[in-house]
Amino acid sequence: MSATAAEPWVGKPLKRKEDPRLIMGRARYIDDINVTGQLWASFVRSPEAHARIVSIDTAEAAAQPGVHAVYVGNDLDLEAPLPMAWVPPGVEVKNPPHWALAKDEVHHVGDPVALVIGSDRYAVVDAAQLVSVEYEPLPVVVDLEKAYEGGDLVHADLGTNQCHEWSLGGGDLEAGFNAAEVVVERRIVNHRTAGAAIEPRGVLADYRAGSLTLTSSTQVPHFLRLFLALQLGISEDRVRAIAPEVGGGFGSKLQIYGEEIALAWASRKLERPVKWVESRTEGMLATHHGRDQIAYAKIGATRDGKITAYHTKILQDLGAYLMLLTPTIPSLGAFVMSGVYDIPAVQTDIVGVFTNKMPTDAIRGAGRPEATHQIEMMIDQLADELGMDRLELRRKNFMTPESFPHETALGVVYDSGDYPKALDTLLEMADLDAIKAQAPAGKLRGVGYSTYTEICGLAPSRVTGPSGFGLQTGLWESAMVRVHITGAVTVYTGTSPHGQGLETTMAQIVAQRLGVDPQNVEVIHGDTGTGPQGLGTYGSRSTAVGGESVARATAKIVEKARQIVAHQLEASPEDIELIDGKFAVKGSPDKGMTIGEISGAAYIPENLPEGMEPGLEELAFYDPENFVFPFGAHGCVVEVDPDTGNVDVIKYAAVDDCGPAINPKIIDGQVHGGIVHAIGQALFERIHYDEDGQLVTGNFADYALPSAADVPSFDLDRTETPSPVNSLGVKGIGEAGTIAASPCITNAVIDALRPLGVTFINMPLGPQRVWEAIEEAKR
Ligand code: MCN
Repeated sequence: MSATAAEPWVGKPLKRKEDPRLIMGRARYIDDINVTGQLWASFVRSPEAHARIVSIDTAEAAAQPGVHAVYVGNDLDLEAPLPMAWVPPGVEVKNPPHWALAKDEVHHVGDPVALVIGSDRYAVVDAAQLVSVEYEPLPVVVDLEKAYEGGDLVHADLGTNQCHEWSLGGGDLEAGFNAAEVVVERRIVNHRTAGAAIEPRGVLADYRAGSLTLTSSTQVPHFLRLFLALQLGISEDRVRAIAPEVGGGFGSKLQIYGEEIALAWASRKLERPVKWVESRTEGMLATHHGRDQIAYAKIGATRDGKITAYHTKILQDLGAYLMLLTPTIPSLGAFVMSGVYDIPAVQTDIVGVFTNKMPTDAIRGAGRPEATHQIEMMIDQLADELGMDRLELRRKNFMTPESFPHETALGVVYDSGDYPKALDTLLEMADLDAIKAQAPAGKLRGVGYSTYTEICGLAPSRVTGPSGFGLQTGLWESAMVRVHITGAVTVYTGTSPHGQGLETTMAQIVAQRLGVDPQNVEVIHGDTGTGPQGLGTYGSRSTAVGGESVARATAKIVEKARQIVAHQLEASPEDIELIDGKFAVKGSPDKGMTIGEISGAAYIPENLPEGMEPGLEELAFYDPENFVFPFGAHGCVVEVDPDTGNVDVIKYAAVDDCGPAINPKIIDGQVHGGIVHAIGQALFERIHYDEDGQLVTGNFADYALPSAADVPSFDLDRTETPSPVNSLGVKGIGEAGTIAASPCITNAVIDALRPLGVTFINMPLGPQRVWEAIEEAKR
């Protein structure tokens, strides 16, 4: 590192501290961790999408050499079905029991029905094939709109496929549409995708002497500890949950999975450690999916382009059960449904519908990509209808910078923003129209834009309230900062990073405040046995909530350090400040003490002011007053081959604003990853079930992920509009690219196809769909 300890570390594009470990094979993922006496597990999964379990014969499997036990659903005497932790406050949901192993009926292909445990990793997989299950097939419900209309039922006991229906709105919608001179309506599909993390899930459960240690590839070790305790009926202090190195999650590991509960139960029963690692196909079948919404959107405006009302009705495909956050997902989008626009009347009606598919839940962006996709497509469609430039329409309806904090028609207060500036910066950076104009012969080029905001920094407890599980957990974050006797610094965070680079950025926050090198600040996370309480990493919360709690714990250290230095130098604490890496009296920097010297003193009581406790270690909990609202402007150029329908993204430019950058290099990396994620959804990725509920895209040969060859190199810039919500001024960036990019690409494809008469198209924009749209327009 080139900077000296006196330089400000916050804002520096440092390389990630964790990367040498991660890229040189020194990291330990779940598959690397084994313990003495460990057994292996394999799950028997339903090949039927919907069926009654008539009988299960486990005898042959149990008789195989090395097999220790075979369990079925009724063997697992758990305290409760799997948790569904949150519902939007006041919303009634129908929550069919979802057990770690299905008991009487299976509701999707991949539903686990039995668990085989034995001494050899491969033998248990073979033995699982010998478990004989007799199924009585039941009608299968796959299509979301048909499921909503009624007919065959996913859960006959419920008497309906509809799980919940609720609305969120503000302003006078009727008056808004009456005042509109132009109204545009569209059916917008946001299809089903997978998290597709590089590292599949895995669990190692080790129950001994009345205590459980469960190591899992999870984003939420503290939630996992809590729910393991509740499910197994043991005290929370007897459970330790560890997230070791986690190779990506993208929301799909923000979950309490049946496999985690079943392994913990089996380990207790057998008094042996038990391990399971998911295969890729199991991952596609039984790691939660995301998106899968159909929106019927309606927008009204005056002829001169002032939007008067916006309404969406959303059908959410829940899949077969509710998992941790399933019914909550659309509400996150609903809060920002009007995007960056000042619309006087808005309403969304949300209907959750069961189908015989794997449940959906949070995948990067969770609700906000859907809402952004809807409003940004509707803006382009409205501009087309009005014959108005789409950027002019956007500018005409932007919330003005002076209006912040801005309360929307829904009553949501956006913290800070300058949307025209982000768009101006984008247009200065990239001349997309010029690139469009250079289309080679026989190809069509189109430009797309997306001006977005999102709601993140999940917290605050004030809004998220108590959970549907009856637990008053709140949604805050905590951190502990310890300055060792030698001056080395350890930070413990309750967040659980799994690729975001927080070991570096949190070290930067602390290093700047204590005058040390970030290399000397170790950040510990992901272990309920060593850290403070915490709530994990998701919802781009780790910096705005977790980072702020780190800053607050560090501020307490600084306060104590100043008192110690003042005592040593016989000065007043108010006169002590950090100058060139030393805490010193203002104007006399040479007499100061480094944090190492201060901590050396702090552990010897006779060095301390009267009555001060020894040590230099502080804890802070932080529950913000509000969410934070990052924003930005994205633009791209796509090239379409009208003969094949193939789409290439040839230029992508993005301006994002997540407040002051802690580490610009890491922010760029997050934006890159986020954009690629959305390019994946827009052009390649699609979880597809056939009409019998069989998963057609069960591995990476069928589920197409974008590769480096499929994406251009990105032009990135930032504006920095501080948030008033936290002292760092920071907002989230981990999901921003994904939230902004899918409408940007879709709008660009429509722009390219418009000369052929195609004015609207839904994702995924694979060659076949694009070609069909072109052919359709010719008729
Ligand atoms: N950051 C910064 N300055 C800011 C804001 C953020 O330097 N003003 C940095 C942070 O300190 C952190 C990174 O940017 O190093 C992302 O921070 P933040 O936006 O707080 O998001 P989280 O750390 O909470 O990460 C969660 C987010 C989500 S919700 C998903 S999904 C996601 C994502 O992050 N999954 C990821 N990024 C991922 N990146 C990887 N590699 N793997 C995943 O699974």
